[in-house]
Amino acid sequence: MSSPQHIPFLEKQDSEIAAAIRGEEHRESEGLELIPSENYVSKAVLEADGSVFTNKYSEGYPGRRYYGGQDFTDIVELLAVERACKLFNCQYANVQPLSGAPANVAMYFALCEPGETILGMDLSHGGHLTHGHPVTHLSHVFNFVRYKMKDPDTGEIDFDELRETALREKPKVILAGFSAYSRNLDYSKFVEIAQEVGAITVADMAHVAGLIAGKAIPSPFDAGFDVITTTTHKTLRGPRGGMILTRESEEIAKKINKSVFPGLQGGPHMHLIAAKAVAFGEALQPNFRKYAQQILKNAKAMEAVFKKNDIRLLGGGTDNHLLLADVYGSLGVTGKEAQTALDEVGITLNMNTIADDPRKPLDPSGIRFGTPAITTRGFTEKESARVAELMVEVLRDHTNEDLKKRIREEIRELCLAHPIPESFV
Ligand code: DSN
Repeated sequence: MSSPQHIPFLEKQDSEIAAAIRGEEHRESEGLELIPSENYVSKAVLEADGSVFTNKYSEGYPGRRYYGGQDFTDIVELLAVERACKLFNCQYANVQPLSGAPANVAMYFALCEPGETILGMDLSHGGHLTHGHPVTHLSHVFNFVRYKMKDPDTGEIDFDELRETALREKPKVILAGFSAYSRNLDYSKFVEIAQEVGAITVADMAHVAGLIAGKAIPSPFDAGFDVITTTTHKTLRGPRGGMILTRESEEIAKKINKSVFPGLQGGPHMHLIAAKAVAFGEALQPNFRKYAQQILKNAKAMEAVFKKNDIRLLGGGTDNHLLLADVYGSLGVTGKEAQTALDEVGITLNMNTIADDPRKPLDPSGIRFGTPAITTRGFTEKESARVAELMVEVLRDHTNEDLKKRIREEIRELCLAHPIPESFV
């Protein structure tokens, strides 16, 4: 197991929280993390995250702050911005968003007036709550219209419908991005349609930022996208946080800066910005490209096992780090039953609705899983395929306690043979 975090003061002062941290370390060490939005950060990222920068207020931007004592905050924020721009090949980066949702809120308010229209992917077809789902506050402020997949079994986006909607609704922003979609997006088609209707193109690459940084999949910027929002955790393997990148328009970048602060947020979380800078430094290393490529290979290895077992995969398979399986349609086990049974054997993933799901979100038809965290552990195609085989065994016989006991043991052995690394450089 990777060495436990050094927390002597916490252990002395607050045994309950210290014990919970030890419990989580043990859970992460002896179980497999297949939630596609999770990963393990390096000890260096963790140290920056847990540093004295948590004490500091720094409203404003480097060189233009509203509080004194900014000698060192400016150093970390400037480094984070410089590294982000290098990593994603763009002119401007705002590294202050606290996470992906506030990054999207700040982006909408930077680019649109209340009541204006945003065209984004439907949640049930892979989009995200912050892309305008009716349960969000945002949906009362802006007019969100949606596009979908043409065919959930190929994952192909219905670009004819998207174009018709764009021509009719005249959106200010066309948004490409997702949290449960397994295919590459054809970014150039979004740009073509946006140019036709005069819309700004924004990609929410929260899930695939690490794959883009590692050049394993295409970047929306290469196709001419104007703006990218993202989280800095997930495949990018940094701390919890968000970021907004602007390819080249100074006018847009200025609007985004104003929208993040003072428009939406107060003091940025400088400990997280320091940790982001460290993570971007890691992602700039040549070995990060190998990591990103291996994430894809491992996902393909899992895809092959599910296909061999005739389990329906939404999108027909995967081009990225995640898979979405219709376990209810294929095996008669609900998403919730699957999640619970797999939890019992030490495999963590999440139940998920599938496109046009006949079931409800709290017990849907699907499960969503992916390979960023197991790839960080050093899994290759061989181990990934084995995990998929074990998952299928559990899914086919999810109430068999003896089977689950045996598989729990095999998962523990796999984990112990592949400890979570402490460093990536
Ligand atoms: N919660 C994240 C995910 O799991 O995809 C997105 O917000």
